Amino acid sequence: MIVTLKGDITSEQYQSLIERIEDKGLVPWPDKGTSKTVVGIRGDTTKIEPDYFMADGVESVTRISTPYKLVSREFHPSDYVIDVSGVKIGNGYFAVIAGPCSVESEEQLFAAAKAVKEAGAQLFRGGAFKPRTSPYAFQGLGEEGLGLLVKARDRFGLPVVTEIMSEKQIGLFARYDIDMYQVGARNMQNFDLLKELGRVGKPVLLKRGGLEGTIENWLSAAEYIVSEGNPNVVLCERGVKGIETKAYRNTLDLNAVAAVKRLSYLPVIADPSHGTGNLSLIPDISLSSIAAGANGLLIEVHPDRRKALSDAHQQLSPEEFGRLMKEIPKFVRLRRKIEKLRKALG
Ligand SMILES: [Mn+2]
Repeated sequence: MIVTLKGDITSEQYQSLIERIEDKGLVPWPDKGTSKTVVGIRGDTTKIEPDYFMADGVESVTRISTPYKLVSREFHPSDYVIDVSGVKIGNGYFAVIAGPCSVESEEQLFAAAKAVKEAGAQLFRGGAFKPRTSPYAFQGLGEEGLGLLVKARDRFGLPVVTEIMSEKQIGLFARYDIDMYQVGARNMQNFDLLKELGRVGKPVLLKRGGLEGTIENWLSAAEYIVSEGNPNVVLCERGVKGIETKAYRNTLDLNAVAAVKRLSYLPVIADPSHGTGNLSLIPDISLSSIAAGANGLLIEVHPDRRKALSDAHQQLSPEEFGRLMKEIPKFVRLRRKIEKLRKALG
């Protein structure tokens, strides 16, 4: 439920509204990011009539129809900007997260960081903990990998993004001051992890689940984080299982990129590396994602993919990545035209 306040609400009227909300065992959720000041109500409001909260100083009370509330555009109409250690994403700010699939060695990681920095990426990624289908596949360097990421950050100045697999790792991630915590597709509905990340407050990159990732489930996963008090969520479309099995591994769902932007104010980025699983499609799908409204891209880059310990078939070389990066500004400008057209269509 959302309570929209009148511009001239007095502090006594405001206080009395907050008390009415709390008396029902609900949590008031003020949002001052819009021109009209609104107060969201967190908790189960299904048995309460909106009129209950009508009072002096209140303009209207509306029920949000979707199962996710605090991440919906109904609650906050304008786009959010998420700040990752000084790098902005969303509402006109475009950011590229690039780096190898896995942290393999200092030599490999530094070569990748140098290359993506020189090409103009804003954030550096690399997996230290790897969720692999087979227990015999490379599981990542673990804590040693986090240490190497931090060394690369200190050397090249790019904030780091890496995957967290369990709430038990939060203390470890905090010790290394990881800038952005990635929740992988397999963990999109790991509710204990999502809730804990909501209490931590660090920016979260929330990937869409491959099988359970309906738009509603994805935004509900974001709601778990935001409703615990962490508004810093960036959504990441990383491909879903389609009917194709040979030409590409996953289907990057451009509809989803466009659709979540209608339904939520959270930034959304696209991951064409995992979203296609096919190196040759990455330029096409990267630039199409920008046209569809993505606020950023996640692209895997490896200094020598023949030696990669995971996802060898989908990581760009530094040279290929550099060429792709040069094309991005044109597509960001193209997107502004598309945005105008979209708004004209209503
Ligand atoms: Mn990968």
